[in-house]
Amino acid sequence: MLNGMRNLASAVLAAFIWLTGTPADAMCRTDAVQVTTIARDDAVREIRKDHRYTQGLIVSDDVIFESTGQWGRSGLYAIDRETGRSTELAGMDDKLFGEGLARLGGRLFQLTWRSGMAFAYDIAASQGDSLPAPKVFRYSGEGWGLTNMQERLVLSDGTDTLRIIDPEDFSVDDRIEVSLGERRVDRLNELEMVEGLILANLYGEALIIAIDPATGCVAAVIDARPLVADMQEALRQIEDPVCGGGCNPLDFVLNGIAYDPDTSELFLTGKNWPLILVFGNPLALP
Ligand SMILES: [Ca+2]
Repeated sequence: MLNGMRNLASAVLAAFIWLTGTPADAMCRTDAVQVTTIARDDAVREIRKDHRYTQGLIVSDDVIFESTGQWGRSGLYAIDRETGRSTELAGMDDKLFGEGLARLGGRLFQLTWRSGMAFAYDIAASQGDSLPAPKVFRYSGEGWGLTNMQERLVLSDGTDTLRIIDPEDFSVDDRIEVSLGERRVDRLNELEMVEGLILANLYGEALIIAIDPATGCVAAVIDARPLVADMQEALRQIEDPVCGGGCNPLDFVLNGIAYDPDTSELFLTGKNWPLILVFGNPLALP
């Protein structure tokens, strides 16, 4: 069961946003913000997987797709949601750093961090484990997270503003400025559309916010600090060939949010985590 700790968590979150966010143009109500706290024990199951520098995660039918980052290690993977077995679908040039991932129709869109390039893979045209060469799109600024909202894409770039993207040419149709109370919320990172709300984790924080796309207001918060503490303890138990115990903590942050609307399950992972954790009914949405 998920534990509601509304009052305590609200105070902590309000303090966090107050200290870091810039003033918002419009006031968002905070009294109705629902806060849900999750720990590893709340997961209904765990999927063991190879650990990589996860940057984007989605679920589509029986497959989990993962975009990975880092120079020389970026790529696109398919993960069997029952066995956790990974298949590399596409690599990435060593000069590119993989970021967010979204599916729209028969295409997978993958961002890069600072290269202004997005790749669109036609997964319907895939043959076996290989994908045809992607179509390349260009955009300005950085690319962090990506998700789909109806027929368009939503892109984060580490700021407090989301861009609504036309998937046919990557032009910007609109922008969403995200606020909690009187403060903007920045460092918006990995995204996932869940029941009409845009979930976003805040880079470097064990927090996921749910954004009302119509207003930019935070409607709910998932406080994943207990989960991340549990996972950091678990990660100390495993030998880490990526950085041999000398890792920067930012190499292990919560990063990777996927949602299966058919089962109402939320899939969470982190950078270099060897697990995907599956949670039921994440927000107890009204
Ligand atoms: Ca996602």
